[in-house]
Amino acid sequence: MESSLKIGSAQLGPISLAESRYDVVKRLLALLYKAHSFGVKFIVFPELALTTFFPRYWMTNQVDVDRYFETKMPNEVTQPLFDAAKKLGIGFYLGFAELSEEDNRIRRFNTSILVGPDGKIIGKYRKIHLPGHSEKRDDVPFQHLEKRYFEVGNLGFGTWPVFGTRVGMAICNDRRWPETYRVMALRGARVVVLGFNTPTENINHDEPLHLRMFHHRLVMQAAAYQNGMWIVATAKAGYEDGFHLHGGSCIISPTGEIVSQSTTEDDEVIVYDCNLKLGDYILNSVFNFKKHRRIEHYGPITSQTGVDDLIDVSSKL
Ligand code: CDT
Repeated sequence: MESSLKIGSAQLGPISLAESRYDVVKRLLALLYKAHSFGVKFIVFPELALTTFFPRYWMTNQVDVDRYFETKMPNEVTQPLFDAAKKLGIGFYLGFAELSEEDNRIRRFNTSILVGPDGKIIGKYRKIHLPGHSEKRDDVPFQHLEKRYFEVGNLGFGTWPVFGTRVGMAICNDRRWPETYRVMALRGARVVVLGFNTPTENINHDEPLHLRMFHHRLVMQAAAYQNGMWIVATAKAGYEDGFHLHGGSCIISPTGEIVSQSTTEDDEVIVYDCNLKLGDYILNSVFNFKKHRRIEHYGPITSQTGVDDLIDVSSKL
């Protein structure tokens, strides 16, 4: 089994409302070719990588919303990406808005796919932790309507054997939740890849701007170490029609260290040759799950969501 894998994070600068899918795919192809010239075997594109981050806009006409969705993948516009992947022998992760017909109804998901070096789709993930709100908010400078435009993902946290390792996928807000990584780690993931669109301003809280980037890194660095895994996170960054996304693409080793990070808010490829065995000592020692996990005490994690369900232990003291 190969013990190293050169992974690339292909950050995108802003995509304006006016930019066509065709032009975006040209940018993705340029990044793919650049990654190939660096010897990359697996490239990670952002969340909703084919369009602007449309959940910031309030739309009442479903036809307007559906313009941002793909009904087929690959399709005529994205096929060149799959062809290039096959030609160059590079696999990729790509995020996009997915419209599908399932259970006799139209369903919409915030989706990512894992494509192998043969240009074929190996796996699909549908975002589980959808942030934001579903109704129009008049108290904020922009909307975050993921809960309106998407359903909660129904595929769970899958992992797939590829590139001589096992890969799991997440999308943006999922990265803030420890459950995301632990479930995938228990399913054997040694590399977790994710794309994100994170507005610089937090519309829910008046918090100092520096905390946005700090929390973004904090959650992933902790998760990488606690699960002995590589994490590759790719941003869409910069000003999209006046709305700023904070960027900060990075590659994090199983030790929790950031080993490569973006330096711009534009289209940019960062690369790292990942030692796939580096996490072994962590998973064989402090985080040897089989030896040390105490599942008899973890019940609340899967049986309740909020603390309001909590039994008042203090009354028993
Ligand atoms: N795209 C996405 O999931 N963004 C969220 C913003 C949360 S603020 C409503 C994130 O966690 O970065």
